[in-house]
Amino acid sequence: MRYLLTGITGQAGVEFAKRLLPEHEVIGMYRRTANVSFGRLTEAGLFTSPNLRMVSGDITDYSSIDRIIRDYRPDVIGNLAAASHVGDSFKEPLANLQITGAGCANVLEAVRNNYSDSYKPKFWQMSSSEMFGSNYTRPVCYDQYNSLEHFSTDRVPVNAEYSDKGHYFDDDAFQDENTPLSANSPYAAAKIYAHNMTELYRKAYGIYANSMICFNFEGPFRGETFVTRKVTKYVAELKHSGFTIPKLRLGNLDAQRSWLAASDMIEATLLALEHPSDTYVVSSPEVHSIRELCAAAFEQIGVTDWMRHVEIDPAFFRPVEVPYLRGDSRKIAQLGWAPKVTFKDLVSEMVSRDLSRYGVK
Ligand code: F7E
Repeated sequence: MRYLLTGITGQAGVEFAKRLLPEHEVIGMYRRTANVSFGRLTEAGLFTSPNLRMVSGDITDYSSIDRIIRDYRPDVIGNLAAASHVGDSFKEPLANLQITGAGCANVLEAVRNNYSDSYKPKFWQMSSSEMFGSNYTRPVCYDQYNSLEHFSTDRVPVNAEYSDKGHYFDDDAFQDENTPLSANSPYAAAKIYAHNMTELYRKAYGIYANSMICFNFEGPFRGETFVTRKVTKYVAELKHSGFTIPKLRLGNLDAQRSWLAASDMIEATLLALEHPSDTYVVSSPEVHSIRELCAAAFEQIGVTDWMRHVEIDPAFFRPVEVPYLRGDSRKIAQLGWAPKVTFKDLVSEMVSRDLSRYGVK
């Protein structure tokens, strides 16, 4: 099989390449710039793989995608390209729209224009749990589990449901394929457009186009400005320095996420490709706050009073927050998918890799 992956240099790109390259050919699309970095692919030992072919192209340029599809006729096309930092999207909303939103439409349009009786590639869009914004779903009352209702934290004063478990919400609040979308960032607005276009091309043109609504997926190749990696890298650096570096500056510690291992997200995506085209939520069943993330990461270097090393910096707060994300992946689970990596093991793997990057045993 030949896969075309846009966004090959990002975290998702390298993780998919790692999984696919031993058996398949991967055409990796990257944007040619003065300082393009293949650091992740090199660190993962993939850059020299005979099955990897790097081709330059720009997700905002329809003609380059059309050319690559014509030249290489991939069997499967994964759109991983995005300007994925939610906080940064507030600073460059229109660039985000072009890359994250229109970029997907460019790929879909190139797929449509090349589609024929003899060429029917499968497409998938990396959609995002950010698309839910403040929305969630929960059973209306406990003895009526068939009766679900949609809620938004916009209508609930923050902390109104802050339970003694340290969570904003009751444990039965979730997002699934039927939870209404509502953008809380320019990035989310662009992702909603891309998701809608994916479903539209499936409906209107019969194109095989999956939308994988992935919750935060993490691993050792996560970018250093995302909160998981920011914390695990700091923890390694702290140990390496002999506990002498300045405090770690973080924003909202109360946000909650269903952090998932990138490897589990990949298995869900590949499994979905074996079934009729559809939309799926892909999430860990666990939900944890940034506080719990810090506790788990610092614990690995023997620090329990981690707050001593952390300083709250308002610069990392967002104009609007997505307070609670916990996906219900029952739909993809019915196809046989189940996440294998726990939150604890995920954090542990990320800290271990960062410790080894700093040469700490
Ligand atoms: O933030 C809070 C922050 O930037 C997680 C992207 O892959 O997943 C990711 O989006 C939470 C937020 O990821 C800091 O306010 C506190 O509530 O790691 P993050 P994200 O925004 O959830 C989704 C599914 C995507 O699609 C995105 O592309 O952590 N937080 N303090 C912080 N976040 C950051 N980055 N830095 C802090 O210092």
